[in-house]
Amino acid sequence: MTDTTRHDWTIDEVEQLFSLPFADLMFRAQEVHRANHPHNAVQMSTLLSIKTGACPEDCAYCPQSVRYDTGVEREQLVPLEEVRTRAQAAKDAGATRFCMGAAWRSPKKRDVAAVAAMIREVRALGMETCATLGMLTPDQAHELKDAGLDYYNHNVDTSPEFYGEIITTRTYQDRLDTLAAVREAGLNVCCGGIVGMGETTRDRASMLATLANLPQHPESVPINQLVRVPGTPLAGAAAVDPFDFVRTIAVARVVMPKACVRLSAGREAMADELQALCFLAGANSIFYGEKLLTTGNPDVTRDRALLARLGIQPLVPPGLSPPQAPAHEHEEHVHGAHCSHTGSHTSARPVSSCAATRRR
Ligand code: SAM
Ligand code: DTB
Ligand code: SF4
Repeated sequence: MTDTTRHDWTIDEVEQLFSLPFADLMFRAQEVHRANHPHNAVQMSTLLSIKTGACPEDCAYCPQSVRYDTGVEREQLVPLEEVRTRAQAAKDAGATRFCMGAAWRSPKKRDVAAVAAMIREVRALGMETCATLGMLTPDQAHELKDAGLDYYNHNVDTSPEFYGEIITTRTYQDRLDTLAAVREAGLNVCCGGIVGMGETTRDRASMLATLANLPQHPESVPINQLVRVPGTPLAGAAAVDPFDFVRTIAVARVVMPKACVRLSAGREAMADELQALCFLAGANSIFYGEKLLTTGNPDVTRDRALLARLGIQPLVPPGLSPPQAPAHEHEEHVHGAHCSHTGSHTSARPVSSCAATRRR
């Protein structure tokens, strides 16, 4: 049963997974994880905000909405040369994917052309590319694919039932339409959501059922813990029980066996032990580098030390050369992880994974 990919999950069934005793759910998640992924490897993506702030949307969690006073300054599109420099630095630090995010409701024609140039630049460095630019039309998705984009990130964020409490300026169906356009263009889909916005366990189950019941599972599923940014409507949201966050990762792993599940925003506030539980629950991807889009992320030194302490290796996607590890106190361990590039699922050697990933 561990490698069966289903698209007919009921919310009740997914909620029952959340209700399992913690150890039983973790055991199930581990079974699924080990049947489908190299189990001591984590994929690393670095984010860059290519267009920051002044977004017209009203997403209640977001520091970049023009409607909230969060201190995030509006910035112009980042120049191409800076994108190249930042991507090279991310690669040198050990990231294999570079994700470019823009605070847009949807990109304009000239925006897509500018991002296409960025994608070409990053790809020329030998990195995977990801973009998150808001809603896309089918033509825009094709244009980005033609530029060499590997992944498009567009989250459902929460359950269809709770969604209206969080965003009013676009509908859940708008999001599903963009996801369909992205899929149809042949891009890998990166789609997940946020935990900690006041949603119930049933909402979390409903969000994961929505993702698992898409015609094709996303290749990448970011699970974000809300970063409570002062000035946003959700600044005072109650903290999530850490075990409930781990449960969300574990259930995502069980219902989407082949997806890369990303332990996304919120890591800076997490203890190493909690992150370790998330990896045990089946998370096999992280954002790497000291900044997300506008908020902080653990610095590279802390992350490299944590992965080394846990015996976790960087995961090198198919078709990419292992990145160069920089001089570092843990160089030996992490560098060792780059020494081979195989498809083994049984050892801690660096491997290709997220089996569904497609390269051009
Ligand atoms: N503007 C585009 C859009 O919304 O599709 C792309 C960028 S947007 C910042 C990407 C995702 O970041 C959101 O869908 C949300 O899941 C996540 N995000 C934004 N602010 C967050 C926060 N404070 N805590 C956790 N996740 C957040
Ligand atoms: C995703 O699911 N999380 C990332 C990425 N996709 C673009 C963004 C997290 C943003 C956290 C708040 C900030 O840094 O502005
Ligand atoms: Fe704008 Fe994206 Fe933030 Fe929503 S999540 S306010 S669309 S940048």
